[in-house]
Order: sequence, then structure tokens, then C-alpha cells
Amino acid sequence: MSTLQEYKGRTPAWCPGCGNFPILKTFKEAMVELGMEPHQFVIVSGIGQAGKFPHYLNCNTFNTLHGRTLPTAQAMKLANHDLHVFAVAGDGDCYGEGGNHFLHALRRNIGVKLFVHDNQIYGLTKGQGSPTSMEGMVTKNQPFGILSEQLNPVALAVALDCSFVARSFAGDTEHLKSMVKEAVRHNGFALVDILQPCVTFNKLNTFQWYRERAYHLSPDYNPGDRAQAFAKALEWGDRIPLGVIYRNDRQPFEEKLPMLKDGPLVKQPLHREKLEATLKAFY
Ligand SMILES: Cc1ncc(C[n+]2csc(CCOP(=O)(O)OP(=O)(O)O)c2C)c(N)n1
Ligand code: SF4
Repeated sequence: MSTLQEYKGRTPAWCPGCGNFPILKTFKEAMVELGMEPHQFVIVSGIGQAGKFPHYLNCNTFNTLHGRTLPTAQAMKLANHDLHVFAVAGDGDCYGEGGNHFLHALRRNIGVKLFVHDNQIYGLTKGQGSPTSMEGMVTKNQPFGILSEQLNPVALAVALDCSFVARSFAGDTEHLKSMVKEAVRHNGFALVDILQPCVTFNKLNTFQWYRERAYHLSPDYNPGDRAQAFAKALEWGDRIPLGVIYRNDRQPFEEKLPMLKDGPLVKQPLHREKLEATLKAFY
């Protein structure tokens, strides 16, 4: 059994009060409660404040380019589908820079678990508007307010039939822990969009702002009803639903790939002749 102490990594360089702290603490607790050993998973991240998340944990880590978190994570899962692969990204990294990869990951359904620290701002580069920033929000480089419509990643995920779509909040750690655990247990791609206050640059969507609006979906809510899930996903403003908004049992991509029938690629014997023939074809 792993312990919280075992997961202790470097001291975070985040601002005091940042919403990333409770996410880090909750993630470690979820791993311990799931009985997950550090060698059983890898965390892939890109660039940003959220991208630093795996540095603060004692586990396998891969830091990739900004916006390329998902392609890297998916490749790892296909190379070794016995491994739990977690992707951690900021809203800018995942929905902006990596937006195209996000769309196709939803469609493809490779069993990566994606945790987006959605602070509705570019944190590391000092507060430019991101795709999830609310229309009209004033930032240093959008002095007239953000003019583009806010992206709704949860509705987008339901529209593309993503197999697990949840939303949680960094200020509601018991709820967040249950969402992390459900995502890890899900067979297929999972998105957990985590509302994460950036106390330094986002003065609109504060802990208090979310607390006044966020509510838990009722126990009789059925996440299998896609039309209802889409209606729920569109709720944003005075009331913001938290919980598993949509779930289906689409077969993961890796279960359909004939090459993976004999087990993970990394454990299969290397056929030198075939490799050499392939290489020759390129030279
Ligand atoms: C290709 C590329 N474009 C831009 C940057 C500059 N850059 C670094 S972090 C960042 C924003 C990060 O914002 P987000 O992904 O929302 O994460 P946060 O810092 O808010 O957690 C940007 C634009 C970069 N490193 N690489
Ligand atoms: S800038 Fe925002 S997201 Fe980054 S560490 Fe500070 S509070 Fe957190």
C-alpha cells in the first residue's frame, strides 16, 4: 500500500492560496485510497502552472510541449496499456493551444484520464484571457473585455460522445476526490474539468464566486441520458453543476487495436527483421 508521504515531491512554486494546492493534496489522497502504487502510473503534462503539477509529486513524469499533453499521453497509453496514464493540463494548454488534440482524443477514446485545471486564464504567462475566460472579463491585454464567446469544454465533450465527462471544484475537495477516483476506475477516456481559482490573475472567478454557484448533481441524475447531459452541460452562470455529467460504455480504442491483443507493445518481442525492412523502406 502506498502512503501520502511516499508521494511527497518538491515544494510547489505556486502563489499562496492558488487553487492548484488543494488539487495536488486531493490527488495524492485519491491515489492512496485507490491503492495505487507510484510505479503504476505516469503523469504527462505540458507547460503552465498546471503543467508543473507532476513536479510536486513523487511519480513517473513526462513534461511535453505546450498543448501537446494529450498526443503524448495517448502514445504512452498505446505503447503500454497496462500503465495508468494521467494527463494534467491548464485550460490554455488543453482547450486553446491543444484544442485540436482535445477534439480527437474525445472521439478516439484511448483510456487516458485527463484532469484540466480550469482557472479560466493563462496563469504562467501572467493573466491573458484563455478559451474558457468569460466574455467581457477585463484582463491586462484585453482592456475592453474579452470579446470572444466562452468555450464550454463539458458541452463539447458531451457533443463528441466522450465516454466520461465530469466537473469538479478545487474548493470542494471531497467531491473532487470522488471524481478523480471515478475517472481512474472508468474504462476509456475520461475528462475531469476542475474549476481552479487563480487568485493572482482571475479576480472574477474566485473561490467565493464558485461557492455561490456550484452545486452537486442530485443522486437520481442519470449520466447515461445524453440529451439530459447536454442540457446540464449548458448550465453556467448563476448555477454550475458538479458531478459526472455524462458517461457511456464505448469500447476504448486500445481494446479494438489488433496489435495489442497479445498484451502491451512494450512487453512484446521485437521483430528485428521487420524493423529493418521498415527502416530500409525509408532510406
Ligand atoms: C508553443 C508555445 N506557445 C506559448 C507558450 C507560452 N506559454 C507558456 S505557459 C502559457 C499559458 C499557460 O496557461 P494554461 O495552459 O491555462 O495554464 P496555467 O498556467 O493557467 O495553469 C503560455 C501561453 C509556450 N510555452 N509554448
Ligand atoms: S498565477 Fe494563478 S494559477 Fe499560477 S500559481 Fe499563481 S494563483 Fe496559481
